[in-house]
Amino acid sequence: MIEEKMLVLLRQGRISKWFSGIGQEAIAVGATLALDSDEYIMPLHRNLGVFTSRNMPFDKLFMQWQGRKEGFSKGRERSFHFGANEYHICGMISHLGPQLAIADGIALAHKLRKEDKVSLAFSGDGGTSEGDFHEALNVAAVWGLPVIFVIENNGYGLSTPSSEQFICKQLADRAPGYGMKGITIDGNNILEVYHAIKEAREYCIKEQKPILVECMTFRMRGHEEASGVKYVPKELFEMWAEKDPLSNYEKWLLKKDILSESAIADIRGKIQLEIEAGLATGFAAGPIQPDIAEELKDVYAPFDGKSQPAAGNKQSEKKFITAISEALRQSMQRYENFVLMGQDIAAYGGAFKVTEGFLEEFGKERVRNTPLCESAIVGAALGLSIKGFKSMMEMQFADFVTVGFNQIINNLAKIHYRWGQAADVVIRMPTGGGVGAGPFHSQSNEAWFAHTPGLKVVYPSTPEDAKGLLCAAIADPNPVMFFEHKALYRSISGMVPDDYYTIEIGKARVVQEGDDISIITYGAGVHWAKDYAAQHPETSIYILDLRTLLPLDYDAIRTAVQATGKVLLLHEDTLVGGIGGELAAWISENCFESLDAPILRCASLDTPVPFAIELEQKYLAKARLGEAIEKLLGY
Ligand SMILES: Cc1ncc(C[n+]2csc(CCOP(=O)(O)OP(=O)(O)O)c2C)c(N)n1
Repeated sequence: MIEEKMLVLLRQGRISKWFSGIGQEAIAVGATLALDSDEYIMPLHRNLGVFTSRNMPFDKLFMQWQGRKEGFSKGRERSFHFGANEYHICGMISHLGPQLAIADGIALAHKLRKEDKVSLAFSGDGGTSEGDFHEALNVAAVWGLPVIFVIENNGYGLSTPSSEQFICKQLADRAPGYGMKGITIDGNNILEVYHAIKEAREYCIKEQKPILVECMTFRMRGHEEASGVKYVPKELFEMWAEKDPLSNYEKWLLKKDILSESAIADIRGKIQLEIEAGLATGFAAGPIQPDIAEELKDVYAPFDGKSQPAAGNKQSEKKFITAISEALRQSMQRYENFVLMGQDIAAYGGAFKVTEGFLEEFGKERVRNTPLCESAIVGAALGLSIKGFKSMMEMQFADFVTVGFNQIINNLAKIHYRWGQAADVVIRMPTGGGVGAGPFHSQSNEAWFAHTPGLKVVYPSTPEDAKGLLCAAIADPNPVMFFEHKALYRSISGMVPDDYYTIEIGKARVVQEGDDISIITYGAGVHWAKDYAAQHPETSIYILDLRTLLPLDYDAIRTAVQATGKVLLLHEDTLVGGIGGELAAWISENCFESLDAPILRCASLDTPVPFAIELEQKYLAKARLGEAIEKLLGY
């Protein structure tokens, strides 16, 4: 009845888009009712039945679709792309497949807490072609996670029929390949769905394993209303109309004398009134009055990130890598709900040995080797966060983040703004070149993330900062991309407090004062600038270490510009689209009066990072630093 109403409103232009679940209702409703109400569901665009079966109030639901502030996403999300923790529903992103790994993380939380609970995620048949499907199922199987993966096989992915999507006979046939149980059921029979999911739930809890449930069904309307159904043979509609889940169930209830015609009329009448009342509230609410301050504020989860000093005064000389390791260890001691995940991080201690000894100290539940599947692990980290865990994922090399990119950019970064869920995740990114490691173990990719609202991007250059900033990143409930320059790991040492402490994210550090020029930089660039300054005592150089690239410390940048009026932006990243371009724009817009020279940038060549050390030396910005400084001094 809601769907019918929405289709009318759509035609009247009063809602903007509608994905219909007509013909598939038994799956969403049956599956939802088979779970406990505090078990999380990851629904998709055709799953109205999940939302109604969790008894979401109609007025708020309608206000969501009308883009009202009083909806579930303050007007920031459309149709079914929202979640609500009070109803234990995690909203989808448009990319479909990423929902599946979030279910892994939620199930992992249940497993770690030894709760008899499951999570349930939906996929369409088309969505099963995504890499995310494979990764999520594999992780769930390997880790023994109580997840119910439900495929709604309705024969089409938009206009693409199953024959062009996959060639296995049934999608459930894939389950044994992952080492999990798989079943195919009639998705149009609500009792079959309900009982199958109930049994699946008991199986997952008892066996501590996932299960794949393929529900055969059919989509009786277009992919979304505007796209029509021209490509679907008419006979299919006739055949599946016979199997309509609602009318058949109604007939069955009548036949069994469980329901009467008058009871049906009563129920319909009551729901009709609820729908009308909900819509009236929605229309009365009126359009949103945008408040830019509120929009910006909601990008991040609230957090008081002020620096917290170490309890004792004891300090000792530590390598950069030791400082990182100590931050992780002390945070593991501090937060019992903090979990580490990454390839080879357990017994092996990680590619760079940052977590050496952690397995013995904290156990394999909290120090988790992962299969080779960055996307699923980022998704699982988000699932853990939904259940109140903190997590750190180690990218073996920052370069490999590309295969986990979608989850970071579209899920972690946007989720708080979209529906108020924090993504309490730190992704450690061993980054940078200079060690002859070639194009895929050397990249500087921090700018990709600095461009994404909702992330924090931290990039320390000293052991003291590395420890304090990593502790702060772990304390922070927001997603933090934490860049660690590999060449600094063992080459740089410094005095570092022994006790736990944090350094506020978003605050730059003045490395040294100076009068002639200002170099604004971060990471390895700080050391290049310092080395140059040490070798050229005749030049007085102000050096600012940004430490955080998102959010930037504009006050410190302004002070650095004003100190000398001549600014060089230095970074190891390539020139075009590097953070230096953004800084140059901001400085010229906001500090023009303080400038005595054009803002110069010194960056690495606009090529991939080459392997041969002779080529790499010329590739790196450092090779052109002296030239750039002389040019700036010449103004
Ligand atoms: C990564 C990605 N690629 C393409 C799309 C566009 N798209 C949206 S839904 C859809 C079809 C999905 O088919 P299926 O998974 O079978 O679900 P159904 O719509 O049939 O319920 C496509 C191609 C998308 N949302 N995300």
